[in-house]
Amino acid sequence: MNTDRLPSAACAPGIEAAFVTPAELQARVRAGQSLLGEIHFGEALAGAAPGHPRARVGMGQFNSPPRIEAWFSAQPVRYGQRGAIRYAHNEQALFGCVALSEVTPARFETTVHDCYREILRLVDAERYSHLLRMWNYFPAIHAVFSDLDRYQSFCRGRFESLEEYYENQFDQRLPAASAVGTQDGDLVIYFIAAKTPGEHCENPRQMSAYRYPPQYGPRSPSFARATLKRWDGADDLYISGTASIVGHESLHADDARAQLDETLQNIRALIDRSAHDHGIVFRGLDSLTHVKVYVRRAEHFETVQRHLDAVLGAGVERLYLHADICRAELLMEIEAIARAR
Ligand code: 3EB
Repeated sequence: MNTDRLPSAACAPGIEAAFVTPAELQARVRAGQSLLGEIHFGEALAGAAPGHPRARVGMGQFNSPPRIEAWFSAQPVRYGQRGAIRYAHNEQALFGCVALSEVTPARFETTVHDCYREILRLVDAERYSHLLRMWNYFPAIHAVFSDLDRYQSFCRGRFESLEEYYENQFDQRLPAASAVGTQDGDLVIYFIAAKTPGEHCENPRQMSAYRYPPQYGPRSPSFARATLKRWDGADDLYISGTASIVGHESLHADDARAQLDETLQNIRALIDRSAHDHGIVFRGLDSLTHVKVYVRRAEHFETVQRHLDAVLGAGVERLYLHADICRAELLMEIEAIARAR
């Protein structure tokens, strides 16, 4: 493990991600970092449920050895639970996670709605009322039930909850997000919230997702393209899942390499716009610290990895996942974190 990159307690951002093996996770905890939560991809969870948030997302990963997405705090952490939601918090941030099994098709949208309502109530009650970043994972994303596919049902459930809560502040308060299809397992939602607000960022190459026209579903996807958070110690840009979409249309159906280039163009444009609008010095793709790459078809993994290795610095942490992207023609999606200090 590269210990140079462990933050010093004197200048500690609110919360930090790392894609680690179980041994690296333990080493960080021994080095004095507090674990906020851990998300496993593909592999079954071992041992009894721990006191901190932990979930398994049912998608395979291409990394070898497999990695855990772990969230750490340099400050002490307290743990809590509200209904099915487990959470951990420090002075600045709260990390929460919920996994729900056996969501029947007829109940899926209501489950999402209820789940979001509980998350919004929790973060308000704990006074971390600013949601910065949400991850949403569920199986059978393309399955159709009463005229909507599961992604569209998910979007409607999420929208109704967020609109109820945010009312006329809806556009400004939406967090960055990813919503991705798994091969199996639970509906898993995890999130980062903060005591003080983040800043909402949109992409000049893309229509805001919350304004997508109705052809994509009765309720548009409720997320910001990115959230900028000025932690004490660092400015982090949480970049939502980004795909080969320009305006609101998917481009380059059936061409994985072209989709990757378009996606990288979108990420560059988003970083540049956020830097410009918020007066922060991001250095394009060189400011990325973490990328999570969702690849629909295993046969595309090597091409995607080879090209990303050529454009990303060696220090960028990468997690490659085998997943269904919400629109059938999309072959990949990339989410990321960029940092300026
Ligand atoms: C897109 O740009 C691609 O519904 O939360 C990316 C990130 C996508 C988040 C979400 C969907 C979501 O519309 C899909």
